[in-house]
Amino acid sequence: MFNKICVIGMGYIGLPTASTFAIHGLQVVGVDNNPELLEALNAGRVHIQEPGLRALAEQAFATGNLRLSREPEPADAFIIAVPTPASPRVEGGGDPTAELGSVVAASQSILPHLKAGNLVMLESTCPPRTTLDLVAPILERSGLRAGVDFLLAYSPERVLPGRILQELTENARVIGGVTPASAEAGRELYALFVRGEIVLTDATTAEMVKLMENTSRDVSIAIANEFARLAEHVGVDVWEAIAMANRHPRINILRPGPGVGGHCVSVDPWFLVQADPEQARLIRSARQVNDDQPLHAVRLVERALGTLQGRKVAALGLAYKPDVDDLRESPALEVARLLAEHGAEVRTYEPYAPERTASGARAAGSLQEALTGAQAVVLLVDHKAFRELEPAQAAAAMPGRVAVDLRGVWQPAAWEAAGFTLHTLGVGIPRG
Ligand code: SAJ
Repeated sequence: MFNKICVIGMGYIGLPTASTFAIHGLQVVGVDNNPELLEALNAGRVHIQEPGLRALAEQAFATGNLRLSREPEPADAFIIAVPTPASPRVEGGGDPTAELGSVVAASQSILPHLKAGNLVMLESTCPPRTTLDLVAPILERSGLRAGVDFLLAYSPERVLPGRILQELTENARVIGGVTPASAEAGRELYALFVRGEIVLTDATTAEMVKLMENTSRDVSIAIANEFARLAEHVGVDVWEAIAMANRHPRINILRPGPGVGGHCVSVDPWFLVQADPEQARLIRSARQVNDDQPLHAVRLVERALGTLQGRKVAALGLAYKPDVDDLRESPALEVARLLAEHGAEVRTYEPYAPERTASGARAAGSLQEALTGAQAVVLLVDHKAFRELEPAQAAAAMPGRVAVDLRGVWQPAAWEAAGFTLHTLGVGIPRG
């Protein structure tokens, strides 16, 4: 029976999870070690752009069930939802590995409050065996045994940024316990609001499930990116070819693009590589294909312009995917940075964060400002406003007539009618 829980980490997962439990009647303490973040939330400012999240958090505070604190306190259950990034890549260094410092700190912060019968749930994405080999030993310093005196389980978050609130309640949820009773306790807790199926397993399987999902997506995008490069080489339109291949009942090829970003799909595969570097050959190779894609995109722009030296380029979008405000690990940022590094004068415009730009580039405050004076316009992120960009608007603002579409969404006929030469990633020139 759960009356009071502590959710540690008030980020993309912790805040919606804490708010949802609060509106379902639990007493929730939202814990974060960042005082500015807590101050902002207490003042009603939600730092994450996510449809419906502000209203949900407001509703949760209004019930009086949700309050914030820098430290956990005694509770029936503790949920850990802290970031687990990959280590930054260093020239000549090895593969990235998981940085688990926040999971360690969160586990340690629970230690003084842990009591017999409590449930501890880890939600952060972690390498296999983290629950058993890292979290359990820390919590057992309390003198209580995991799975015997207190319950311990791993349950991955699987929500899609942009649809977090729906997916939090509707998606199936996997809960892996260090013992079956731990998984059962997890089911009892999440059944308060999860309408999707709740599937129980062991902790390490649940950790693997999460990593396999995002790795599978990364590998699928890598093959799409490789098809795009092959299509450019052999003189085929990859978008048409993919549409035709996808009419096969068992084929679903994803979309090529300038690379893979975000804090999940471009990161999590490394946690599997880390688990067994010898075996994870395809996974590492796919990561490399996707990480090379920004440079490939830059070469495309260079070919379209003849040279990048001194060329004025309007770079549209910096987010890691369309219609979100999140710039973490964004390939668009990398493309813009590389364009500048190769000598172009780059003006970026990101509608969700107009003040942000890439290293070496300048930020434009509006789409019009980015286009004005440009010799080429490059679509990096297919935000709605850019998908709907009228070529005539670009033509009126730009002296140049080169357009480069890295997302496969602009219509060649419309751009050509406005006098542009449109170069699309994955579209080769047909050979006679
Ligand atoms: N991308 C492509 N081509 C595609 C699809 C995506 O290039 O056809 C790119 C996007 O532009 C983006 C990156 O891949 O840069 C990742 O975007 P995404 O929409 O695939 O995934 P995320 O990172 O927003 O969310 C993923 C989801 N995982 C899966 O779909 C398997 C989500 O369910 C997870 O909860 C989330 O990771 C997470 O937090 O782990």
